[in-house]
Amino acid sequence: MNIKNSKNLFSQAKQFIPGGVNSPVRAFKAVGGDPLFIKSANGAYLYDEDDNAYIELINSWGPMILGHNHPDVREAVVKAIAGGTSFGAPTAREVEIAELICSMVPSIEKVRMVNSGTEATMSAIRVARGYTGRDKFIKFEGNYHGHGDSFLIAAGSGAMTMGTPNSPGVTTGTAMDTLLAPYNDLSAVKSLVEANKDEIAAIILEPVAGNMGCVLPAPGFLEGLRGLCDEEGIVLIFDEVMTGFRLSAGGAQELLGVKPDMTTLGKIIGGGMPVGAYGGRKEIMEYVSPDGPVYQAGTLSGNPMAMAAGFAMLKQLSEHPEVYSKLETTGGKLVEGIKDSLKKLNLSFTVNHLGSMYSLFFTDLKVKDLTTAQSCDTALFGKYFQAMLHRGVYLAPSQFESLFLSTALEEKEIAHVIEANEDSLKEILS
Ligand code: KE4
Repeated sequence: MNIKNSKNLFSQAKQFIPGGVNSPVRAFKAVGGDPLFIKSANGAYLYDEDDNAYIELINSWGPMILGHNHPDVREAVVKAIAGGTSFGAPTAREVEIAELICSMVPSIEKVRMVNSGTEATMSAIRVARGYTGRDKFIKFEGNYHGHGDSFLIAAGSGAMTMGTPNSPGVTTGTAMDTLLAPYNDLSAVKSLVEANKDEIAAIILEPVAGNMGCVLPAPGFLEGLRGLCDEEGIVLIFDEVMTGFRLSAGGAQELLGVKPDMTTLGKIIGGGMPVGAYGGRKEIMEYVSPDGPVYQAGTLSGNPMAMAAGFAMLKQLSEHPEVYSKLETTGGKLVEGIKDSLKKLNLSFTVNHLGSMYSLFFTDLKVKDLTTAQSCDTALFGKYFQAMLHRGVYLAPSQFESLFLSTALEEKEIAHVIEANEDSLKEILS
């Protein structure tokens, strides 16, 4: 496969950008080889600078649920730009998208727009601390909530892949207020709550995890956290930056029937533009400046172009519930095909799957938390990643990332991925 232009661009990029990329996981460090530089994308396909085409199973890490370059989103942005790119003043678009989000996400009565998932989670924790007057919060090993200092403590996603679970630069003072529990371990959470009585402001988690690969909540886990937070006056925060608008129009909380006090959002909400948001119960959100004392701000928050893209995306999703049944069918067919190949090749690798999220783990353990996820043979995954890339399938360049499907995948693409998967497994295990 000719990737000459990508290679040249990468060596040029490394002169001016740390690691040659603007986000670490893109550097392919966990899978070897140089990253591809993408020139364009359309529907289910990415095209690199050497005009190689790839079927997309990461979709910009989630946002492209309707496939790349969706006409409604594109036209909305083009129209918005004609009126100017940023005003730093309130606009009608912000009202319409806020109203739509409040109508779609069960737990959100008021919502504040920001510019990334990281900003959303950092702000949500600050608001929960302001609302409760408490300092500590609980997060789960293997969950990733962006690169805010207080989250980079045994983080998942890029931080874990980079092998630096505790990032330098995070102070011990900050780390002290972050308590850690294994994902799906309710008794560990109960012990932390007992040991830090009345000191815990929030519990934050990915209701369906994607940042250690796709890991589902055990039966009763989310319900148990809900009950514990009710008893202890702790703010339950669902970080739905990945799962929001993906697992259903109302996210994981609607699909799984557990309502948090606050929700953080990103990715799909911006239709590919830089947008994040946090929201929740009115009585909590009224602590946010300028209504309340908890300060949070942003020059480009609610940017008119980004709001236009996000509104067009969310409108599509709220008005076309058939999107989710198509994703359900696509995910089911793809995962079935992968499992059939594992059986045929007598391989006991684990596949975790829910709707349009799935991961093939190179371990025979049931993957239910960070420890079991880390039992994977990451070197073998790296070979698998490269074998799939050479067969025109673009996966997340890390074992510890969920894959995300789009409605642009049709029978042809599903069949191609299933065949590429079987041939790749044969190749790397021969
Ligand atoms: P951003 O700041 O990257 O927009 O969002 C941070 C974030 C927060 N919460 C969850 C559950 C997330 O998955 C993320 C970001 N996800 C990663 C992919 N695992 C972004 C990819 C990257 O870091 O380049």
